[in-house]
Order: sequence, then C-alpha cells, then structure tokens
Amino acid sequence: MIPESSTFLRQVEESIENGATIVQLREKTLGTRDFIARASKVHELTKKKGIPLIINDRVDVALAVDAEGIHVGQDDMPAATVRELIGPDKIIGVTCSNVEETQQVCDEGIADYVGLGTVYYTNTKKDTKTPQGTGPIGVRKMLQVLRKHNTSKSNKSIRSVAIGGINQTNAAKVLYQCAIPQQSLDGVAIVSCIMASEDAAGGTAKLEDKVAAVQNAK
Ligand code: TZP
Ligand code: MG
Repeated sequence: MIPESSTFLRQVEESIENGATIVQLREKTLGTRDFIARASKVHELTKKKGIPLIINDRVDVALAVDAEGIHVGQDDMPAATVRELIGPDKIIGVTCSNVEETQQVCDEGIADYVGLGTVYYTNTKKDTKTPQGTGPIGVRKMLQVLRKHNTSKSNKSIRSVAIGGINQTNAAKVLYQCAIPQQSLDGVAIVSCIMASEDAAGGTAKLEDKVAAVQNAK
C-alpha cells in the first residue's frame, strides 16, 4: 500500500539522506497527473542530493519531470524505443529474470543497467517469476553473461543490481554469494524493507553499512 504523500516523501528523503544512491519511482495505481506531481516532488529531493531519479515504465512521466532515467520490464516499451524518445544521455534500466533476457540486453547494447531477480519471494510484486535465491542458476548465471559483455573493450559496460525480497539481513549475503570472479553486482534494489518500514532512515543506514562492508572487503 502506498503511504499518504507526506509520509511517502519523508521516507524518500530519509532514504536519500541515509545512503540510497539512486531512486526509482514505481507507481502502479496513481493517475498520470498524480504520478507527475509525485515524480516532480521526488525529483526535487533527489536533485538536492545529486542522485538520479529513474521512473518505472512511464516515458511520458519521465519526460514531463526531466528525470534522469527510465526502467522497463520485459513486457514494457522496448529499450530501443525508450532510447529514441529520451535521447542518448538518460539512464535506461531493464529487468532480466533469466540468462536469455540478459543476453538479449547485452546484444542490444542499449541499457545502462539491469535489474536481476527475483532473488527472494516478495509481497511487493505479485507477478514475479520463481525466486532464484543466490545459487548457481540465478543471478550468478546472469552475471556470467554480463561479465562476458563487460570484459569486451568495445562494449559499453552494463551495471547490475539484484532485486526481490532483499533486506538488511540478507543484503550482504546476496552481494557476496552472487559475485563471480571479475563481475560483482553493483548494488541491491530495495522496496519494502525501506518503504514499508517504520524507520526508513534507520533501515537505509543499516543497509548502507551492510553494502559498504561487502564493497570495502573487495
Ligand atoms: N521486481 C522484481 S521483485 C520487485 C520488483 C519491482 C519488488 C521488490 O520489492 P521488495 O519489497 O524489495 O521485495
Ligand atoms: Mg514494468
């Protein structure tokens, strides 16, 4: 459930103040006008901190608020069309749930990052594929595809985040266990354990500690 607007904006602000490095606004129930209004308020917050705002699915909303990027799933507008509409300098993210989708994103060479998952079961998104955990056939297999792409000098490097059921307790494990030689995840994407929490500030700070511990150990 989406909290009322002032609570929502406070949570976004607290997460930004406590370590979130990028914000994606994903709205499934707001009308277009409300989505744009919320996006421009969130954009004020992200711009103050100098971090990118990514709009999920809606190129029109992203253009309306001059967001830094768009995220699309496999059934949404193709990344090539998004790129034509938003230009070369904006960020494009694409969700990948398996090796084939990851390979396709690499072959297209349009996306700047991929969201890999679902890692664990989540209540936030009902139509996710089967959770893959951190074993050898899930995110790690997709990272193998990315490694091949990213280690070729002629390719634009594609960044990666894992998503789905990630929280303060399992974030470090996801980052450790999914990493393969020469290709780690760049981060974790989180919804409910910040936005459905009573303490977005503390929750984000704790997450940042866990992520930083893994990254500093590299
Ligand atoms: N895509 C795959 S899982 C997911 C999305 C948008 C939701 C993740 O939410 P949470 O609450 O962090 O599990
Ligand atoms: Mg989508």
